[in-house]
Amino acid sequence: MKKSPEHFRGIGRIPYEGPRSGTALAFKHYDPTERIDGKTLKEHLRFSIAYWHAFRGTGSDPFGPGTIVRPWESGKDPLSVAKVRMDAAFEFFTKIESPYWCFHDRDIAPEGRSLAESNRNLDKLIAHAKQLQKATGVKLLWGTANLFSNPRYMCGAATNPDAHVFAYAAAQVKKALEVTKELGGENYVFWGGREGYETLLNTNLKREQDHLARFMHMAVDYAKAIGFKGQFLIEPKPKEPTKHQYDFDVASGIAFLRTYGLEKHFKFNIETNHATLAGHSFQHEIEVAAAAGMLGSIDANAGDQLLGWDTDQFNTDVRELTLAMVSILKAGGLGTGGFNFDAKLRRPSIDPEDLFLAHIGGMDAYALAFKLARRILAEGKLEQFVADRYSSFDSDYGRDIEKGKATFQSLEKLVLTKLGEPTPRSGKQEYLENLLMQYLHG
Ligand code: XUL
Ligand code: CO
Repeated sequence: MKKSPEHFRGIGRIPYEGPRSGTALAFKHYDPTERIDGKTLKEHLRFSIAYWHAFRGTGSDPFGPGTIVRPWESGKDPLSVAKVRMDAAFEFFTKIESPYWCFHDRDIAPEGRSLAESNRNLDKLIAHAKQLQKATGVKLLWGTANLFSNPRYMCGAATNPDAHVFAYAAAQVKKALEVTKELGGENYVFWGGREGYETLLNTNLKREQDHLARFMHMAVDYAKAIGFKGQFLIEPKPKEPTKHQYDFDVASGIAFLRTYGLEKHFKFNIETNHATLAGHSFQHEIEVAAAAGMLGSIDANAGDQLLGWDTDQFNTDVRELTLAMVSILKAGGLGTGGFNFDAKLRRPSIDPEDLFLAHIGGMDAYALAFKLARRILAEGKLEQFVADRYSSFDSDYGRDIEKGKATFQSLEKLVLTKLGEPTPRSGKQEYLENLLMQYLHG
């Protein structure tokens, strides 16, 4: 393969310099080679770069066009530009020490005038990606299809009232599954951005949900048919762009999957900012998924508590991430999932260097959170507190309740004859918050 010119000139592979480093373009906490329990930090954290933000994001917003200009975007032929852009992307993945990347079909190859032409375009870029993956060792965390940008999907894809649109979306996902398999993708994500409704005046909610489930079953069947072994993931989000999205949060996602007999085939890709929009904490969504054995992967970003939309910022809130990490580690980790930076630069952050700085901050924050969470779990004080709080269910009538051996009658008898009034115990929230602060800043 011909060596492509360097695109991020003047920026080399980002070194690890440790917490006291004064170098902006250096990791302070993420040492990719650091070995912990027989695995490197790079292998533990499984970071991934989101192609759509890092290489298709321009800084545009509803009030104005893009501000971020990259030199490789200047060519006339969209396919050639797409290839050079991909070269730049893999240079970035390598320099930032990310083992994975993620994409939507339409991020990497231009949409054609027909589905056949779009597929041909995609094939060319998949062949290119395959070479780049081989040359760099960077792997595909997950693939997905963009079923929300093209006007044909304005009223949804799998939940569109028009069967023609459903068919088109099915054909698009069929191809996306094939190319994800071709690149060795370890997961496949469904984010249902327009799978919802604007008004019930024109919507048959039950029929739309039935159709969405049919679509998922077809995906499961087709994955089986082609031997795609990757994990299917649903990425919940309550709203935006649709006013009401069916995969509102993890809990409604679980209900949907169980209602339609899909629960064995799916896990969840939890995005921090989507949790915020649903009125939940990031950790809450992780715990709900973990409780159902359905924690799959993370879209790592942050929202803004003061704004009601998806700001997709890089997350440097170590407290939030440490709590999330505690829940992830307690659940046994992410398996085939990883931490995908579904995050974008702010509109005025126009320098190529800013792309590096943003990811350095995100990676450092997660690496630090990972280490802090491991310490918290190793010392076990928080876990022990929680275990003690529920210890009355470990023996005697408490255990009978858990084992299904107690009844209303047996418990009534117990209270009347033996137990009497319960003694209240403090929840000790302030003590626990102080303890957490000691771990974070001690
Ligand atoms: C949108 C979002 C998507 C999904 C992939 O809010 O998070 O980028 O991650 O379709
Ligand atoms: Co996302």
